[in-house]
Amino acid sequence: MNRLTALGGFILLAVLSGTVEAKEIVLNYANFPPAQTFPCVQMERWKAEVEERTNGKVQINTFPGGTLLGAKAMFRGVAQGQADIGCSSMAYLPGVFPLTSAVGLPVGFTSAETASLVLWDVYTKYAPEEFSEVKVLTMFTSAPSNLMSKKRVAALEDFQGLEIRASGSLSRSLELLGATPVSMPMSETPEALQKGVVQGLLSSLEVLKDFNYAAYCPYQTILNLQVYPFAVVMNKDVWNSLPADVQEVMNDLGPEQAEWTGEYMDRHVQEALAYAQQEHSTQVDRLPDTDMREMQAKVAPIIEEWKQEAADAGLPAEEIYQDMLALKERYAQDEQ
Ligand code: 3IO
Repeated sequence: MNRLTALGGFILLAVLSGTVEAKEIVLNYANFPPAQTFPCVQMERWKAEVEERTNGKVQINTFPGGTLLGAKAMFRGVAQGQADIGCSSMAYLPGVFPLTSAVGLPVGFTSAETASLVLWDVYTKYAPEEFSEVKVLTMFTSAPSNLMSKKRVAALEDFQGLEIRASGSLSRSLELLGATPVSMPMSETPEALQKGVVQGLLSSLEVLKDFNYAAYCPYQTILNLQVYPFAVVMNKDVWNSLPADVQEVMNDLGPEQAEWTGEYMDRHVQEALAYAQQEHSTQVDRLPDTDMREMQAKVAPIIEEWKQEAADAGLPAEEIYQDMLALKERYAQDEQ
């Protein structure tokens, strides 16, 4: 009792004298996939950086696995204030991001790092209307998409009729290749694979390890198709309520976090491929060169479809597209 009283007195004194700093700002950060996946790994890194750089003034509470907001409700949920911060995969909301979806076109990105830097630059250059209701904290992309399948796909003709999970413009690619796309968020895919609703998926290969898809998809086919763009957004009223020094920390982290996440993703894809081969004896196929060229030609209409959609939204589609290609070349050279 005496010890408790003494402790209470100490805490009271410490608070009065300012030696125990209260967490002045507490923010809830929602994410849709499980904790071990890359959107959540980058979330924990961002949390740690913000907490450290603000000297403990800001506390970030993270909610992985759709416990606060699910994949499709994420963006509007944050805009409406159900979470302070949320991580969205843009492909889950077709038509909502007519400008930044340019980075999700089949233009042959070879790394998540390059694509993430390009996405951030395209976003900051055009500051598009599609994000006007929120504060964008960072953006990044997955690595180029490849096929993970229960059946072997070693030639373009093997796609015929195959039911494959994807989202957004990756689903369109599957359609143009003769497969049957089944669109759903990544967070619903484990069940679909287990139940046999789909026979594979099209995404970046680190999920072989992070969702253990290697156990269900013994075959991988390297296609280097589109990346999935992501946006981490904050509720605008919450952003406006933050002190300038905290805003500065978060603004500085925007491009840094894009690069960090891209690098992490590229490295982790390699680790996951090694894991899949060692633990599940998976097999990686490449299409013959002629099939790769034919594949490029088959998915090319997606670029024209995007230009039309962007123009319909009142955007300078050709200029955005050329800008994106120029940035892609510049960052890809930096990586050499
Ligand atoms: C993705 C989404 C959630 C967790 C891990 C992931 N790796 C790649 C993605 C990209 C994506 O949004 C998707 O649906 O394939």
